[in-house]
Formats: sequence, C-alpha cells, structure tokens
Amino acid sequence: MLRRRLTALLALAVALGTAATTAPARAVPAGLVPAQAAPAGVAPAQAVPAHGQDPRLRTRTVRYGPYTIPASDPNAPGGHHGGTGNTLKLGVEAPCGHCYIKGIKPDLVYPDGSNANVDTGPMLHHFVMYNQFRRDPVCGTDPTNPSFWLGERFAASGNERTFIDAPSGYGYYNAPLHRWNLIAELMTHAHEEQEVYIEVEYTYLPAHQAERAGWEKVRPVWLSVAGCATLDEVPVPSGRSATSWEWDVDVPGTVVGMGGHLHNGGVSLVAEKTGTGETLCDSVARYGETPEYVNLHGGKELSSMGRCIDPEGVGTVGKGDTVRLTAHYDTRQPIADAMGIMVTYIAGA
Ligand SMILES: [Cu+2]
Repeated sequence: MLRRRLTALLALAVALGTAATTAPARAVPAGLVPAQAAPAGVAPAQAVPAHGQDPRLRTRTVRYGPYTIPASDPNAPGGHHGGTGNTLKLGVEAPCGHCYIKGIKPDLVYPDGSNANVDTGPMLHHFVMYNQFRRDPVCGTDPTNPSFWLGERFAASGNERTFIDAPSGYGYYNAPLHRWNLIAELMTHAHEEQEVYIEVEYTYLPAHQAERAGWEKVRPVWLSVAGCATLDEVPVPSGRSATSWEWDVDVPGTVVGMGGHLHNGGVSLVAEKTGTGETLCDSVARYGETPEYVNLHGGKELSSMGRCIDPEGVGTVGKGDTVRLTAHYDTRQPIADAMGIMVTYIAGA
C-alpha cells in the first residue's frame, strides 16, 4: 500500500516536472475544533492552569513560501484579482514527528512577519495540508481526487484563518519522518505584486508524553458539499441557495470538533445526522468583524466561521449513520467555484 502510494507520488512529481510548483487543485478548509471529555481512568498529568493551556505543550511556528502573488489588473477581463492559482509543494516541513498535534493556527504574513490581509490586498483563498502516508477516509480511493495522490487531508484554512484547536487530551498523530504536501491558492486586490508566507503555529506534545497522559488520536474526516470532486468546488446560483452532500459514516466514533469553510456569500454550513435530525454543527459565517477584513474596495469579507466544540463531544457517529452537510449561500451574483467544507475530527476511530 505504502509502496503503491509512493510510486503514485513519484509519478505525480515527475508529471509535474518535480518539486514544488503549480499544480493540481484542491480545496479548502476550515476550522476546527474541540471538544472533549477526560479519557476515562486517566488522571490528567497535571492541573491545567486557569486559561487552559497545558504547560507541557510545545509550540513551533513554520513558514511556508515565499509565495509571490501577481498584481491585480483592473483592465483584464474578469481579472480584478491577482492570483497564484492552485500551487503544490511536496514534502513540506511538519513541526514534529512521533507527536500529537493539538493546535494548528494559520496566518498569512509579509516577509517582516506583519499581518497580510485584504485591507492591504492579500487573501488566503485556501490552503490544504495532506499527510502523504495516510489514506484519506472519504476520497482516498478516488484517483480523481488529489487526496488519492497526496494523502490524508487533515487541516485547511481559508482567509478566515480558523484556529484548529483540539480539546485537551486529543491530538492528530504524526509519525516519524512523515512529511506533508501543501496546496495553496492566494489572491490579492492590490495593484502591485506582493510576497507573502503562509505561517502556521503548531502546538503539540511528543508522543511519549501524550501517551503517558492518556491522549487519544483523532482522525480527520473531510466533508465537502462537492463530495470528491477534484477541486471541492460547486456552483451556487444567485439569491438564497442550499447545496448538500451526504456521507455514509465509515469512521465511527465521537466527534470532538468541527469547523466550516465557505466563500464570501456564504451564510452557514450545517452538519446533521439524517436519521435523527440531530444537528452536529451549525457553523455560521461572519463578515468584516475587524478592520483587516474590510478590503481595499470597502467590502466586508468573510472573517470567521463558527467552530463546534463541546467538552462532552459534539456528537457520536456510527456505522449505518448518514451525515448530511448543507452549505447555505445568499449572493447577488452566481458563484462558479463556491465551497462548503467541514473538517471533522473523530476520536475512537
Ligand atoms: Cu475555498
């Protein structure tokens, strides 16, 4: 299996002329999570201080890039944004190996480290992280989906930059030497070329410590209203609309965190169990909450998506259940490449 994937990856790299370059496409991300319940019978190794940060947690910030975003050209037909298109980098740096990653906090910054956002031009349209040697549970057997080639989709973000933060006692396990693949698309409203980095702050615990403290692994499950479509893109009409897709659960367990990703024009993204009608998560989009989310033309852009976090778990999903994901949009113009993605972290899988 591993060998087959490796071969596939090599073939892909060759097809791309190797290395980090513009390539396939993919989708996006969202935010994420938390919820939690203390693992039964495991005493927390130590009291968690007042604001909930475990002092053993390690933090590491990794920069990906640089990315050069071409200038926006007001005269180009439909070209009022400069954009990189989808770019692929293979084998990018992970913050740690044989570790449990609890927090993934994405940002877009200029080379001097200052915030790059739509108030000065740049927009983190999306990035998606793939773990090469793990199979994506939803689309990993579908060769039309990039995850077949690039691995398990475990984290992503749009410009809203949702902080993916697992409840304490849970983490995403990364094996030793597992490198990741990164697809990113960046855009700008500015009329000059801009250089930026995707900067991600990770918090994690080495596996020996996490296991001693009884941490559980979470399995990321990528739910998208586009199903396994190559780019996770769906068209939405003008006005109000609802676009759905259903997942027949094959990763049973306790949902410990969910967070949504929509594009501008999105209203909310809802995940519910069809059998019982139980809502697992209603992730609402908010706009222009802070000045950096007001673009150069004065428009308010999507600035946050709700996360669903519950110390007791957001809900449980079992074999035989179906989860319906619905993206609600309300937009003046139709959108050809809208998205509705909810990364779902499941424990006990
Ligand atoms: Cu997107």
